Amino acid sequence: QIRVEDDRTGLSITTLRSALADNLFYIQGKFPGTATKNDYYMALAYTVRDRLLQRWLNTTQTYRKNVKVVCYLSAEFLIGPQLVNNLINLGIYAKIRQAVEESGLSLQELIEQEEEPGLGNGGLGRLAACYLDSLSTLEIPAIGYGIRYEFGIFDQEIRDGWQVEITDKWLQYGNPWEIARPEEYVEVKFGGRSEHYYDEKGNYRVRWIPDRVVKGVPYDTPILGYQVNTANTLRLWKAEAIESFDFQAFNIGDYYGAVDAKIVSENLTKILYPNDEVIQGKELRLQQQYFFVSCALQDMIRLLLSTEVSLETFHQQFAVQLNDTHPAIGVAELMRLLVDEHRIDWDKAWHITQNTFAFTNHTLLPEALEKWPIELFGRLLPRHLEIIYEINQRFLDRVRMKYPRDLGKLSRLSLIDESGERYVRMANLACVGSHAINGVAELHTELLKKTVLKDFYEFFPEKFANVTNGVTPRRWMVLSNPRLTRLITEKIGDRWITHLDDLRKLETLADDASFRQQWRQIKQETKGDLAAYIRKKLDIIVDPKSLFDIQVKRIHEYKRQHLNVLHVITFYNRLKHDRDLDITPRTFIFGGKAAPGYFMAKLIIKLIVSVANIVNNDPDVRDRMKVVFIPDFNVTLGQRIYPAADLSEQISTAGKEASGTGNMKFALNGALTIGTLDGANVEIREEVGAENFFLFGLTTEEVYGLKARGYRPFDYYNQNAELKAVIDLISSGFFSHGDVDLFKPLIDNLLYRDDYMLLADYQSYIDTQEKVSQAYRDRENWTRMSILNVARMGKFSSDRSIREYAQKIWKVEPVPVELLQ
Ligand code: 26Y
Repeated sequence: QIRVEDDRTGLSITTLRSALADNLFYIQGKFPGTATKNDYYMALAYTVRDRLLQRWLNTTQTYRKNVKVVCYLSAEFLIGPQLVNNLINLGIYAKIRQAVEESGLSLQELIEQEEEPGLGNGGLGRLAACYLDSLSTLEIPAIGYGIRYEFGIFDQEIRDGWQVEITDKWLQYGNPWEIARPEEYVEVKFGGRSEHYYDEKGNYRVRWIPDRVVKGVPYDTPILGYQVNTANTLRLWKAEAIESFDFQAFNIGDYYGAVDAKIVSENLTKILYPNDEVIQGKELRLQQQYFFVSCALQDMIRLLLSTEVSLETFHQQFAVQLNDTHPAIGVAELMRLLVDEHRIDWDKAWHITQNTFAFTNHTLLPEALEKWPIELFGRLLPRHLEIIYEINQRFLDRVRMKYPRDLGKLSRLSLIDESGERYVRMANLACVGSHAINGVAELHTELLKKTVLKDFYEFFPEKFANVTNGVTPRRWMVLSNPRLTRLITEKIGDRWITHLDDLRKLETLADDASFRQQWRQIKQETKGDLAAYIRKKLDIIVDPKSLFDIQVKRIHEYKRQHLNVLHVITFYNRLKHDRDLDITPRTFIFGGKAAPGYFMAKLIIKLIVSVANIVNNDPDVRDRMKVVFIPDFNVTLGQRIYPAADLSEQISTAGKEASGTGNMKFALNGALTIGTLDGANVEIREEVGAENFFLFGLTTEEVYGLKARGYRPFDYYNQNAELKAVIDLISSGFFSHGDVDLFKPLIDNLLYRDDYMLLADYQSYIDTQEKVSQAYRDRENWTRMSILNVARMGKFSSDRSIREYAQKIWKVEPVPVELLQ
C-alpha cells in the first residue's frame, strides 16, 4: 500500500506549508493578499488541530472498552493559549516554525494572535488545567467537565491608577480548538415541584415537575499529552433554549415572550463570576453550578449505558473529583438520577455515590465556604433539597449514635446551617457524599483537620489525605522558558520534562563556574525580554541588571500585596534619606486582578500605581529603583513574567494561602523565594533547603496565638519609627497629590484592625529583604542558589500530584493509546 502524505496529517515541511495555504483558502476563505494576521493564525491553528484529531479519536475509541475514567468537575478551567502547547506536545514546533517562515510569515506574530480562554479566576482554575495536561501525559483516561462561559475573566485596564474591567470577548473571532457536539445535548431542569407517587408496581417514587428546562450543548477541546498518543477531552457546556418549550408561547402569539425565554436560558453560561475566595450567593451562580454538574453526570450515565454495563457499577467506571464545593451539588444530583430516574434503591445509590466522589478543598478562609439560603435552593432545586434533607437525616442518626447528647457536634456537622437564616452547607455535603477529602498542601491539610473540617476529620478520619499541588513543566518551563529548557536539556538530556526529579542532576553543576555563567546569561536575556515588554506597553524603562522582585497573583488582603508596598516605600525612604546609599538596585513588579466589587483590593492597585508614579519620576532615586504594575495578568503574561524573576514574593499571612502554585512556577524558573511558612512554601523550603529560601514572619501558631491574646497593630506603628514614617507618608497625601483621604480606608484598616497582621510581620519582612539585597550582590552564590532551587523542584510537577490522586484516590491506571485508525 502506497501512503501519500495528506494535508491533514502529514508532517513534512512541504505538506505543512501546503496545509497552511489550503486552510487559509478553504476555512478562512481568503487569498494570501487579503488575509489578516488573524486569518493566518486560524489557518495555522486548523493545521495543528488536524494533526491532533487522529490521536483524539483513537483515544476516545480506546476508552470505549471498559476503562475507569477520571472526571474532573470544575467551574473553572484556565487552560491558556493552545497553539504553542499543542506544537510542543505534538513535537512539531521546529517544523511548524520552518513551514511558517518559509511561507513568509513570523511564527511569533501568529502566536500572539491567539486570545487565551480565560475561563477561570486564578489558582483553582489553572490547577485544573495543569491536571488535565498531566492526566493526558500520564495516559490516564480523563474528561474535564466545566462551563463554556461566553465571557471569561474580564480584561483589566488601568486608568488613572484604578482598575477598569473590560468584557472578555474571547470567542469573537472564533475558537479553532473546540468542536461543538450539538447532537449530544442533554436537558437540565429547574424550579417547579416534586411529586410523590406509587408506580405501576406499587413502589413509592418521586418525580420532579420542573417549571423550566434548559438545553446543555457540549463543546469539546482535545487535551494532548506530551509526546504520547493520549488526547483526553475537556467538555464544556453551553446553555441554550429548548425549542419546544418556547414554541408554546410563540403559537399563542407571544413572540417576545418566546424570545425572552431563550435569552433567560442562554444567560446561564454567559459570564464567569470574577470573584474568588469571597462568595456572593447569587442565584445565577447556583444555576451555573447545577447546570454543568447535571450535564456532566447525565453524560457519564449515557456513556456507561452505551456500553451494556450495569449502572450499578457506576463507581467502578468513573472517579469524579469535585474541584472545591462549586460542583458539590453533584452528590444530590447523582442520587436523584440513580433513585428517581433509574430506580435504584436508596442504599445502593448512596453506596455508588459515596464511592464515586472525592472532594478537594482549596481554602481555609471561612468567608469562602459556600452556603446557599434554603429558600433560594428549594425554589431552584426542590427535589435536591428533599434529597439533602434525607441524606442529612441518615447522616445525623449516625452522628447521634457516635456522640449521644452532643448537640454542638450535631449542629456543626449538619448539612443545614440553622444558626440563623437557614442555609445548605456545600462543604458538608461534599464531605458526607465523598469517600476521599484532600487539602492542597501539607500545612493546608493539617489545618483543615484542625479547623474548618475538624468535626468531619474526627468522624471520618480515614477519608482525609493530602495531595500537594503541582504545575506542568511543559507549559511552565518548556513553553515559557525555551532558553533554560535548551541549556538544561543540553546538560542532562530531556527526560526531566516528564520526570521532573531528574532536575536533581543539575545540583553538581551549581559548582561549575562556566555553567553558572550560562545560567546568569539566560536569566539576563529573559529579563531583557520582559523589560522590552514593559517599555513597549507602559513606557517605563527598567534596568535588566537590577533585581527583578515580582509579585503576580489575584489581589487580596490575605496575599498582602500592600505589605510588599510597605517595603517599596521603606526602600524609597532609605534612598531619599541617604542619596549615596549603596543599595542593590531593584525593579518591583506587580500584577493581578481584583474582584470588581472588592473595594480594598482595588485601592491596593491604586496605591501601587500611585507609588510607582512618584518613585519612577523622582530624579533622586532613578536607576536604583523602579515600580511597575503590569496590567491584565493572565496565563499568557505569566509565561513572560515567571521566567524573568529573580525574587518571588509569597508573603501571605501564615495559615491563609491553601497552597499557591505561582510559588512553584517562579522557583522552577530559577527565582529565589521570599516567603512565609504558608501553603506549599513550607514544602518548597523543605525541598530546596532553608539556606536557599528567604523565610520571614509569624508562623500559623503564632498568628493564632497573637489573635487570641489580642492583637494591637497600632502598637507596632507607634514603636517602629521606620514603619511609622512609611504609613505617615501615605497618609500625608504624598502619593496622592495631597489627597489625604484617598488611602485612609487602607491605612485605618491597618492601624486599627489589620486582620492579616501586616504590621506584626513588617520588621521581619524588611530585615529579610535586606538579606535578599546582600545576597544578590554575591552574584556567584546567588546563581548557585538559583540552580539549586531548580534542581530540587522535582516534587512540584503536576505529574507527581496526578500520580498521587490516581493511586490514593481514584484507583486508576494508565491506558496507553495505539493509533489504529
Ligand atoms: C465560591 C466562589 C466565590 C469562589 C470562586 C473561586 C471561591 C474560590 C475560588 C477560587 C479559589 C482559588 O483559586 N483558590 C486557590 O486554589 C489554588 C489551587 O489549589 C491554591 O494554590 C491557592 O492557594 C488557593 O487560593
